[in-house]
Amino acid sequence: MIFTHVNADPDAVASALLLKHLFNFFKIKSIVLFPGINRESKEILSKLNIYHLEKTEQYSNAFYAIVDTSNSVLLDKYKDIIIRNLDKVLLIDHHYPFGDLKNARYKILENETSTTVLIAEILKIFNVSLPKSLSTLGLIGVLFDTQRFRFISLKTLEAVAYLLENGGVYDQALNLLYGGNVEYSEKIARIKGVKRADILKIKKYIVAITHVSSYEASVANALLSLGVDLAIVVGVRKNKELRISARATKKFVKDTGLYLGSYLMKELEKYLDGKGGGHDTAGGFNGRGDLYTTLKIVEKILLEKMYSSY
Ligand SMILES: [Mn+2]
Repeated sequence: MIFTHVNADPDAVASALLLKHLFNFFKIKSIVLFPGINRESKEILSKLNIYHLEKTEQYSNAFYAIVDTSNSVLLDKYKDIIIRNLDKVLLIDHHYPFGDLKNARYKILENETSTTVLIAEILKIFNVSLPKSLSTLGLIGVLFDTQRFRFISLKTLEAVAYLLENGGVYDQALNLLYGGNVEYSEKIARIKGVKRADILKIKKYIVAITHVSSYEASVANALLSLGVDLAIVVGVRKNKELRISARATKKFVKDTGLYLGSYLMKELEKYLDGKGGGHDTAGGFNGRGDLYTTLKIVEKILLEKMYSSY
């Protein structure tokens, strides 16, 4: 049984389906279970004609593979079954620092640009060829998590080469991901997020803190494209589900030591109910809480770090 994190994004979906292909190659029967798949991913799969049948039956003698997360909280309803079976779990993830599932018996944990890159590397090692649609899906997974190659690594480029060799269509990948068809609601979220932003000038940096009720990551990216050095976007849903997305420039992180994944998100864990992680310049937090308290805590952590350590 292959699992991804909740609200599976294109990297999670591509990783799961590429891993299933690898298992097929070895004649290992597998099923993919997304604890919820996001709308964007769903649309991409349907446009690539990749039909994925969501099955929920459980097998008594299953082996589990988890891709694109190492935090049990992000497995939602599958959390307990995984925690009880860590000796039968293969974990493949790239979100540093790694979460509580890192004690799984089998693991491939690397601080890489995407999980798709890690799985493409395995496929390549075993000389597995991929169908065209899965290759294009793999390109989409890489494009999504690298923010269109804002982050690269040698392995990323090797994975892209492998996906292109197997017929992945780059234009189509770009088009499916950024085809200009930004949802109306996403545009409104970006505009609201910018309008509501508190803009702080801290030393020579511009920091924006804002809140929306959805599309936190998109809002954070929009703020960065406007020239903000650090954007922190808090999203609280009606049921107190809390999501925080942060984005920063490389220079900001390097100068201030405010690493988003390994510092900011981990600090948030001390004060808020939930789990956070990510990369140096892109981080996220999922949990529960209310807006006002969360904004206060974000500000406190930020100001303390900015005015103490450097
Ligand atoms: Mn990922």
